[in-house]
Amino acid sequence: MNLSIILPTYNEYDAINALVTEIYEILDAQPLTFEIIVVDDNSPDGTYEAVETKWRGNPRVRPVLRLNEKGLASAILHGIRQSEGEKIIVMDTDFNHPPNLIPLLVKITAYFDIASCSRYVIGGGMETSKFRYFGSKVFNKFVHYTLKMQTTDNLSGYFCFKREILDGLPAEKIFFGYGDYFIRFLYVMQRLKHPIIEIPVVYKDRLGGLSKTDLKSEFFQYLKTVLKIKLGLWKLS
Ligand SMILES: Nc1nc2c(ncn2[C@@H]2O[C@H](COP(=O)(O)OP(=O)(O)OP(=O)(O)O)[C@@H](O)[C@H]2O)c(=O)[nH]1
Ligand SMILES: [Mg+2]
Repeated sequence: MNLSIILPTYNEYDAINALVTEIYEILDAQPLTFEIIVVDDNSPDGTYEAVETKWRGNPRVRPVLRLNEKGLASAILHGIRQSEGEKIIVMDTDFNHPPNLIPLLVKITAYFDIASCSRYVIGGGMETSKFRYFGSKVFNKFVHYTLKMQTTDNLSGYFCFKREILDGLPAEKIFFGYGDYFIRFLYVMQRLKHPIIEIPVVYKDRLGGLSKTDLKSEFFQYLKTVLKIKLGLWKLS
């Protein structure tokens, strides 16, 4: 299997089947084998059932239901562990992350271990919120100076990587919490000197549903993550 797309969902009934359909059509036109894995944390709005019903009998779309665990990062890891692709793409499921970048992400990871989408390289941006765009930009500068990260966007969570880069790593020490997992992921990969390229992304408006992000608590969680790494209170091994 060439590629696995991991789609973590919580209450994304409005968007998920439209997104899976769009991704499916994009990938079907590519010369590769793929699977789309939706990891749903038992959303009360029926996200899992919607995917299961629409794609039943199609082995390339695999809805996965988690009943006993909840959380973005652990859902992503759960999807990765269920997946078989040599390359893996992780993205949001509300259309914030435009699927038309997928072919480029796949192609460019022939040359780099990781292709990470960034709002802060030329051509990147956010159609959604100026406040969040600048707030996140300032925070990313802080991450850059504090942890000497070369990546400009450490919170996007839209990325493609070669499965083998996780081999032998205790992935559960990276993939926990919310968007902060992505800071840990990029930090580890930069320390391990994996070649990374950033691809410009423009976030689009979410399609329906409600945001799961609580800006204030996420800010403190992300700040804590950066400080813990800096002070050596978080280590991979
Ligand atoms: N499986 C799973 N997915 C989650 C969970 N929390 C959030 N997600 C998914 O993570 C992605 C990001 O969540 P969003 O609510 O869109 O966060 P955001 O993009 O910061 O906020 P918006 O600007 O409102 O889109 C979406 O695809 C969510 O469905 C969770 O607890 N479990
Ligand atoms: Mg979103």
